[in-house]
Amino acid sequence: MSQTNQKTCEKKLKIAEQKVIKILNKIESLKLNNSYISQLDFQDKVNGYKLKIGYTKCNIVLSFIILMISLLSVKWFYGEFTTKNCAVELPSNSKSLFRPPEDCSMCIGVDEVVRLSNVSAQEFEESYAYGATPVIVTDATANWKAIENFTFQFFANFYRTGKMGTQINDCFYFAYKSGLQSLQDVFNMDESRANLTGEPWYVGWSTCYDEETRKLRTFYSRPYFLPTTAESDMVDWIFMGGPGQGAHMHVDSVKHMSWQAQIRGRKQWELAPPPECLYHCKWITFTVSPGEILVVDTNRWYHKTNVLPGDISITIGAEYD
Ligand SMILES: O=C(O)CCC(=O)C(=O)O
Repeated sequence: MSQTNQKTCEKKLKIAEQKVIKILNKIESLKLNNSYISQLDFQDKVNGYKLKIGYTKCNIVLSFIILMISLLSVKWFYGEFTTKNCAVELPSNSKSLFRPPEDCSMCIGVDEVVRLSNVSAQEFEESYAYGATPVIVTDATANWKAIENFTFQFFANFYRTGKMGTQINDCFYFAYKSGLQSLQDVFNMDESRANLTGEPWYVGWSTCYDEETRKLRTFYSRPYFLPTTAESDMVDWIFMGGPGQGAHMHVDSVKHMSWQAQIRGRKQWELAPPPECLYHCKWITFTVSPGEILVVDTNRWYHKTNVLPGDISITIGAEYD
């Protein structure tokens, strides 16, 4: 491609990208219903575009963006989006749209989760800490008070009565399909729902006040296997809910790798390779049980979760650099 063509191509992509963001914002702000979304005829537009200007690299990317809008529209219809507390934010589902393509060597030959115990920080750092193989460390929560103490009621009391200190980060809250719009809703739900005998629910949130994180961290400690130089922000992530669907299939766009400790209940994880690697890599399914810590690069693996029958699932986790 000549330099002028390259420039024109980049310009077109920029315009297309801005249009996509506008459309996604519009869909989100209008809360379009199913019948509206099903009227959007993206496929014809993709084909029309191909006929008119041929199949250059630039056009393939444009077509891919348009196709992704159709898929997102369907996802919207199923109500699988989250609520976040940011002033300016791309619609949550659009993040994966602008993700750079992965090098599939990240997942080729990765067929299952690796289970480890008694692993040194050095070995973990060399083989797993920043790689793409999902790992479960089975012996890293032995002395954690969280295992005994974390229950639905613990968090209800903690958030109803606790002084949270100074806000130091954005507060994220994921309602999933629960219909519970805030943590306040979660801890005010009726008793039967809280006891998991009513309508199923699953939610997640991040800590965002200094005292909140500091107090919660007295119930658990930094996993012993993390690289000695690895640091984590003052943000922890909590996911909680009863048996049934957890998080929908998505990929993250967070800064770092993360660990997640399963405090109660059993959760099944399904990891899918990035779409561009679907022909080279396998889906991986595994279960994390109480006391186990999962380390997975959620920025590269698409992932969804499902709480298995039995106890409420409560997890706590954090990013590390
Ligand atoms: O723990 C879960 O159910 C979901 C976690 C998740 O989606 C994430 O960490 O990105």
